[in-house]
Amino acid sequence: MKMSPLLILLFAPLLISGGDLIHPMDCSDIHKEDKSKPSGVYTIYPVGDRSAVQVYCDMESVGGGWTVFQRRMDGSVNFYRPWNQYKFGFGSAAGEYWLGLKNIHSLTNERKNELLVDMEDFDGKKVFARYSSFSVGTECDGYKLQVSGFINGGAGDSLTYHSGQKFSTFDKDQDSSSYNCAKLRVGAFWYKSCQYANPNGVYRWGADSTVGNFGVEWYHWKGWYYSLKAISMKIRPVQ
Ligand SMILES: [Ca+2]
Repeated sequence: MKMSPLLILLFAPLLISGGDLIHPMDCSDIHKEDKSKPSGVYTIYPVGDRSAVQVYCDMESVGGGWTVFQRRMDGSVNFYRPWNQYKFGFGSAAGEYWLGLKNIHSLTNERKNELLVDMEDFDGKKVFARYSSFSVGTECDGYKLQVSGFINGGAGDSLTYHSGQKFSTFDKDQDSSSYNCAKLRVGAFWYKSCQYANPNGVYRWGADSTVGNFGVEWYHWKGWYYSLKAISMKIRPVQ
């Protein structure tokens, strides 16, 4: 059956708005559509209509609409993983995970983004670090980090040091050190020589003065001998 031109005209606006709803690029799209939606797991399409991936959306912090790309909370997922897994992502959106450099690049390449890093220690104290500009480059360029515009929420700035660095895993050393930082710090990150932040380090239970520098650390808050209870890194397009 052929549709009359009038019917097509009537349906056109529906099809367009429906398409936007079906394929949100990130959590901010979902939040914009319905501001009453709670924080939780949602499906987004960071690299086009066939790139469905589950993420945790933070719909509460400073206005909501944040797409979480990194989350530690209970040590249930091993983060000492090779390049390909950091490229494509691993873990579970309901718990601990890494969204994947490919996705993070796509999200921050399409739109100008800001970054929020939420942290918690084992006494329940919460702090944050916020950055007004955050992007990750192409794979050819080593998924290079660009971060600036620090806003202090009690955590101090342990990330600006890493701006301009390529991403490194134990099997792909792109850091500025003669050592392999990913191996040395048992994680994967935009290591320099080597780090002030190690969010993808080994999950440990708080302070240990005898051994440090490879836990889930944020130096300017807790130093090198305290592994955080929780940390999450999330982005949102700048209006
Ligand atoms: Ca090196």
